[in-house]
Amino acid sequence: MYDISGNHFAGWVDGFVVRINNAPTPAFPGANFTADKWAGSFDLTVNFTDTSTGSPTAWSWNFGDGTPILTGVQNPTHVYTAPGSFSVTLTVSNAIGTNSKIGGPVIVSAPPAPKITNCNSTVGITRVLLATNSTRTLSLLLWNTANGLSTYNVTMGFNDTRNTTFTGVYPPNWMPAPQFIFNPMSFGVPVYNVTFSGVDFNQTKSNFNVSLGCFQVKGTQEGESVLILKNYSLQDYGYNGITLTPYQNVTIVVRNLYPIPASNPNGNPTDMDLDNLYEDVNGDHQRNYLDVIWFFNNYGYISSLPEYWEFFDFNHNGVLDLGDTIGLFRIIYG
Ligand SMILES: [Ca+2]
Ligand SMILES: [Ca+2]
Ligand SMILES: [Ca+2]
Repeated sequence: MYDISGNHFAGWVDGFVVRINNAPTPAFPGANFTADKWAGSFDLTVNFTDTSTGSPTAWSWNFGDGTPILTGVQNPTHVYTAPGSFSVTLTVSNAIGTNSKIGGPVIVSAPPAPKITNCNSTVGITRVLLATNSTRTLSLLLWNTANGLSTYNVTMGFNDTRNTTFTGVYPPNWMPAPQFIFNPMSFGVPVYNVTFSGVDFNQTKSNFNVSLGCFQVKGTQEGESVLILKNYSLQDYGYNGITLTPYQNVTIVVRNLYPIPASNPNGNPTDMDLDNLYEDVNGDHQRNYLDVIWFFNNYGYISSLPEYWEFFDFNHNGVLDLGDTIGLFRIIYG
């Protein structure tokens, strides 16, 4: 028996331990990964990073959205093009074995479609019934800004300049006034376009139902006008543009309305809940049984003014009729 220097030594050697320190020990792979984001609106680009252990030599990605399994790419980028909740599966392998990890889900929402609502409401509307010379304050609302909203500039306008005008613009209630500017600054003369801009310095609005601003519209004479989104530019926090489509046009219907009866000193009936029905028939800015009685007692007068039907169609049958008395009762006391 000889040692490595060739010197003979006496005795028996029962075994060896061979330790090779500068090559990796083959190990069973442990699949794992991260993503740069787990939620957003489509088209959503997600960058995945492999963090697996065991030095895998092969990667297989199932992004969960029905697209083909991607193999051979360690750190892929995937674009989700439809809404949904998608589990992501990474399968890795090396000479020792194969392992999978299910991660996520990636939650993909629809783009931030805009809605027109009553100011400080989140219910989308497509039609506004206005009495001549009365006003309604509306809002342009994004229902989802999952990627954040940083800056924006929006122009709203009317397609017809005869029946409607803008009479004011107001910042959304989440935004400090200095971060909101609008044009024009005064509204004494008919205004058919308004432009307003805002910036969210504090990144507070990366969520749902974000108002971009409120604007007051006034009916100036009988007719209809369409409220149009004329121009816009919006950015999220990644400096990506936000698309405001599909935008639902809103029709502003202007009809004459006068006190009921004409001698009523309270003035016009009012629509206190802004649903285009004028439940406050006696004009005292309260909705109660007196309005039901008032409607019933003045039904002859009201029905002599056929253009009034839409203000008082409380039973939703498309005509003014005595059934609207019960309809009004049910609305107030429903
Ligand atoms: Ca109403
Ligand atoms: Ca009333
Ligand atoms: Ca009716």
